[in-house]
Amino acid sequence: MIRIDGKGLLLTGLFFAAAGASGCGRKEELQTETPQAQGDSIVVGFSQLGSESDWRSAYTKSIEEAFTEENGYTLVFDNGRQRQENQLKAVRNFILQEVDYILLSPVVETGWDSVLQEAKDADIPVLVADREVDVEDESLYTAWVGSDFKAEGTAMGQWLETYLEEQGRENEEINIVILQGTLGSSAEIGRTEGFEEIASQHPNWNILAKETGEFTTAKGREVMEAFLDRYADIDVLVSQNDDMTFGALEAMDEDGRTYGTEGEITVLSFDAVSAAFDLMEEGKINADHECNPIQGPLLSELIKKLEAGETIEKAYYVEEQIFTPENAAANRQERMY
Ligand code: GYE
Repeated sequence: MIRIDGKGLLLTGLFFAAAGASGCGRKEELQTETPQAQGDSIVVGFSQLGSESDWRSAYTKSIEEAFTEENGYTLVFDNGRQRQENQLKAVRNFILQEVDYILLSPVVETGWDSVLQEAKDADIPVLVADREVDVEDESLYTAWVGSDFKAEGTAMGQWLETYLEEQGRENEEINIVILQGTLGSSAEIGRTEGFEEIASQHPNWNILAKETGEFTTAKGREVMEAFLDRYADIDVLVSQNDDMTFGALEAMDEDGRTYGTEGEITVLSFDAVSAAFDLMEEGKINADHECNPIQGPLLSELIKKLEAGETIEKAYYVEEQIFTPENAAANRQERMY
């Protein structure tokens, strides 16, 4: 078992594997030509879902750095630009090209059964990367590597519980707004479910609104502006990724609302990318749940195992933690994203 930590180090024994568990803007063009494999290199088709966030850029970079020619690969990259139909087309192209493996980072969970069946019929193993697929037959993919999104949501709910207790506010009415990610994506589904599970244990927590900001800064700003217009009294913002948080903070600045450790609105975010560490150090984000994008080395290691005829687990969870203004400075050292 292996884990990759926030510094991109491969630590044997620490990446959680669970058998049978379910669940920057780079090369933009769809590659339709058969890749020229170098010698006997392993050809991997990677259908990335888009380039919406800092996290996604770090993820793409991690894949590109792991699947190099020196490491024995020819990588065929396709950017799905947030559209499942683009990803379906890309996977079908990979099948036509007879690649050796397919890496799929699916934009949403459902709608993959047919195309994965086609890959299976063509004997091309598919590794699902980052978000999950929701398919009837789990034998349609070989393994999945990513984060436990529901656990992330639950942990942030528990963090808020403790924080309010520490402030002696556990019995106050707490008004919460949620900026959700892409609806139907594993990251959105898990983070929403996990947080709401904890919220439902607190009758004094009112979820005033939840709406998608599509994991982008522009949309996060827009939706937060609407929340601020609608609600005079917001105690907590739960933003399901840092990019939306960046937009939401701009909206709060414009509206003259205060936030963070010294302000009226407590800000909870997800990903913990570099720019979010800056904001934590300034006290502008109260807590940020790490989401570890350095998954390329593990995916490569899994493919090497499959090449060697070894069996691998069905699911690999990345280990993650929560950062706060108190521990941000110490923890950002040597992080790669
Ligand atoms: O949190 C967000 C990105 O699927 C974990 O997608 C990923 C999420 C990540 O756009 O920033």
